[in-house]
Amino acid sequence: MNLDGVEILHIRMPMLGAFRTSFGTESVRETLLLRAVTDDAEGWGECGASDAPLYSGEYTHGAADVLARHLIPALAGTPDLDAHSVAPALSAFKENRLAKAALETAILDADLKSRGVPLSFALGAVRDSVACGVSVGIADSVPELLDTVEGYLADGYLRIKLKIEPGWDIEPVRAVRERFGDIMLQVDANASYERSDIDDLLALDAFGLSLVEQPLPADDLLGHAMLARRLATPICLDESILSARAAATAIDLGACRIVNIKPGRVGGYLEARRIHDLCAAHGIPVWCGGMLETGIGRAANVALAALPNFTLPGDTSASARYFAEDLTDPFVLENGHLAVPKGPGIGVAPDPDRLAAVTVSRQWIPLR
Ligand code: OSB
Ligand code: MG
Repeated sequence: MNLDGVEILHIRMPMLGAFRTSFGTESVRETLLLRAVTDDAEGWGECGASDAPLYSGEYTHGAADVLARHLIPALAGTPDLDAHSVAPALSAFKENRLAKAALETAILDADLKSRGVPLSFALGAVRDSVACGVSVGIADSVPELLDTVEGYLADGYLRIKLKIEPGWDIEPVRAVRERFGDIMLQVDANASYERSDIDDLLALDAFGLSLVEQPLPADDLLGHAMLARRLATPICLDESILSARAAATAIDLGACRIVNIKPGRVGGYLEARRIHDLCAAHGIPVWCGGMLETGIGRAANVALAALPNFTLPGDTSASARYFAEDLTDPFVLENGHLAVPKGPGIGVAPDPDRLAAVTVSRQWIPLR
């Protein structure tokens, strides 16, 4: 495959509601789309970065810079470039996984589109629709939270994930459990607790949660293992799992019983599949996380979530949970599920008019 170049598109998409977590509030999705142009196809990848480095060290302008200066140019000399040669070609560059994932995905999409192969098939999917949950941000009050959750349950979401932080945990969790009964309920702390907060975390055991996601800092695998010995609720890791190697370490240490797989966080769909396979071999269920993606990133996440060991509902919510208008045809929830795209590659492409309306700037990086 010959890569002519890659276009970096900086987009700003207003969100339907502000999404508040322990690390910040997002009301405009500001990120990058990459368009890889090869001799016989065009491929798209979405970057998981946001405008500020609050989830990880990456942020939108930084990702654009490393892509333009280092990552995209590094592909220039790669002989017989295909999706599998991208990560090796970029391996000298440390970190920057969200940026690397976007680039690998754009090339993977172009590669698969040129061969007429759907991403779901290439990855080994076994389902044509995936079970969906929804991630609910920190609210201003418990009554407001209950209204939001009620709306999502009416939409048909199969499980609810509540964002928590110290001071917003027991009360909202108890209120949701009491009001909605036996729903599938889990929480995500985004690394906002310390080991010394153990009593607050142990108190969550009273509510029959499916899992507690990333209670402690990303680099505290040992702390998670120590907590796991006392917490009855399964620990699921998100921020800590940056690679298959990190997943193997976490599993060996007993730091988690469940893994959230976000392709961006681990550097792409190929590493995501390796983590899926590793977890399957250890009897560790996985689910697909999200980074407030547009239809571009969502399409690829839904394909991944159709693999066999994705046995828990993902944060793969419908377009309408995020945006008034998506960049692609909207993903619509049907009986709590999203359909896996059937077309070649990621199966979608941005609508040109909608894309133009949200594009702030574009930069073409030529390779030939
Ligand atoms: O921790 O899972 C997370 C969004 C941005 C960054 C981190 C996280 C999230 C979500 C939302 O929880 C998931 C989604 O709906 O895309
Ligand atoms: Mg999370």
